[in-house]
Amino acid sequence: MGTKTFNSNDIYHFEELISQEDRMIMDAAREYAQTQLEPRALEGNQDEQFDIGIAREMGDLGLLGVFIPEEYGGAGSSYTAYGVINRELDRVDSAYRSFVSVQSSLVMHPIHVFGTEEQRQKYLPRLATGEIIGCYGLTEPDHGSDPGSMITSAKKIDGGWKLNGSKTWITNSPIADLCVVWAKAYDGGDEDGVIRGFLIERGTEGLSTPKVKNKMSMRASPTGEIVMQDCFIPNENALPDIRGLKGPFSCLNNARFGIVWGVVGVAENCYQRARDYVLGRTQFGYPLASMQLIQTKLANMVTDITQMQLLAWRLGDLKDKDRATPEMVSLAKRNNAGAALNIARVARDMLGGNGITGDFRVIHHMMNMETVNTYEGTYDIHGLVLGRAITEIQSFVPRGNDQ
Ligand code: TGC
Ligand code: FAD
Repeated sequence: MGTKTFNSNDIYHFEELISQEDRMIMDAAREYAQTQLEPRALEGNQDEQFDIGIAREMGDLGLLGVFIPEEYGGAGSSYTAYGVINRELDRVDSAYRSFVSVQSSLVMHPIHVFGTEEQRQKYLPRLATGEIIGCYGLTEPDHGSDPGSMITSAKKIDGGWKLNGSKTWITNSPIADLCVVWAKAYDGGDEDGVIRGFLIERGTEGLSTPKVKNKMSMRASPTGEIVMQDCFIPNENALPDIRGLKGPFSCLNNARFGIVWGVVGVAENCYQRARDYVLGRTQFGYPLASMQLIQTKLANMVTDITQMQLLAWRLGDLKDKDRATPEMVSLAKRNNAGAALNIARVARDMLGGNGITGDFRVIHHMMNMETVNTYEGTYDIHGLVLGRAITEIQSFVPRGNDQ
């Protein structure tokens, strides 16, 4: 007979569903995030500073590219292991989870899956230790939700490709040693205009990566542009094995999966901070926690969090069995990011004026969630992906438009 307990941090005992091996990874990530990351997170956010030392520490701990095989410097672990790491990092600051998402899912993954053996050997072990930092350029100033309309071009020339164009909103670009860039390739043949991936190293002539200034969200995460003016990319730096939008989108499936797990940590942290606060604060002669309106807010939070936890676990289970579809990922990214944003906003409100300061951390999460609900496909775009799957009708363009 099992014991019957009510644990308001994990009401349905979802952590019991996680394998022993993945729970050990979770415990190590939690220990690191709480003891090493947490003390530095508030200042990093206030000062808009990304601590490169943290990237290296995460590399040393094996938190980068955890699902990449060991022969390339990864840990050969499950996708669920990647999920539990993200949950622990996001619990503290999504800016650092973003770093891990990009490095693991958007840089190491495409090199591993679409790259040559030489590219894998050259880059993956150093990306895994954090010795080099990667970034991923898909979004352009005029093409965000619709990356298929990108205009960045790669023209075939002797010995390689000449890249022109600009990407924006690129996590890590200002500090990146290596940019994975998606561009329309023109070689004068049958594949003219087909999207391909290229690896551009820092120092390439014509490459610049200016920072996006005045961000009010994900402040510790360096975000920038990738500007390419006649950048020469040798043949050996083109990803050989992928053509079309399914290349960049398949990387997004992994990163979006990581977000599904990560924001569980955000929601849990906001809820726990709000609960602790209302238990300790008295107004009108009574603890705030005794007020009906406050109690239902807490009840709504744990209800949403329980759904988020179970959704994340089940998606991880399906992904580890290679049964997760892009629509399943869209459903969970949309639900969990949207719910985490809502929980962070409610928690902020429950802390009153104190919720406005960074010291209580909920406004830090709230601002970060505005980004997470937008990047990797906005809340509404994932709704449209689901709508298309349900109805088999494409609705990305206005009705009546015959495009
Ligand atoms: P569509 O016709 O739907 O698809 C074109 C081709 O791609 C394939 N495909 C996928 N393949 C794998 N996984 C997926 N999730 C896929 N989705 C589509 C599809 O099968 C097709 O293949 P083929 O062989 O038939 O050519 O393309 P569309 O242009 O109609 O796309 C519509 C839409 C809205 C789904 C898509 O454009 C979209 O997802 N937009 C959102 C853009 C987005 O998510 N951008 C993210 C940028 S990166 C980022 O934000 C990183 S933040 C990092 C951090 O800091 O953590
Ligand atoms: P738009 O596409 O212009 O959308 C604006 C609004 O219109 C949204 O509400 C959207 O839902 C809505 N909309 C768009 N199309 C439709 C439609 N058909 N029907 C109904 N509504 C619609 N990108 C990268 O490539 N790499 C990165 O590393 C990266 N990091 C990022 C980091 C941060 C901090 C941020 C904020 C963004 C990052 N992005 C990155 C870009 C991100 O993926 C895009 O911002 C996102 O995909 C939305 O594109 P957009 O900003 O151009 O908005």
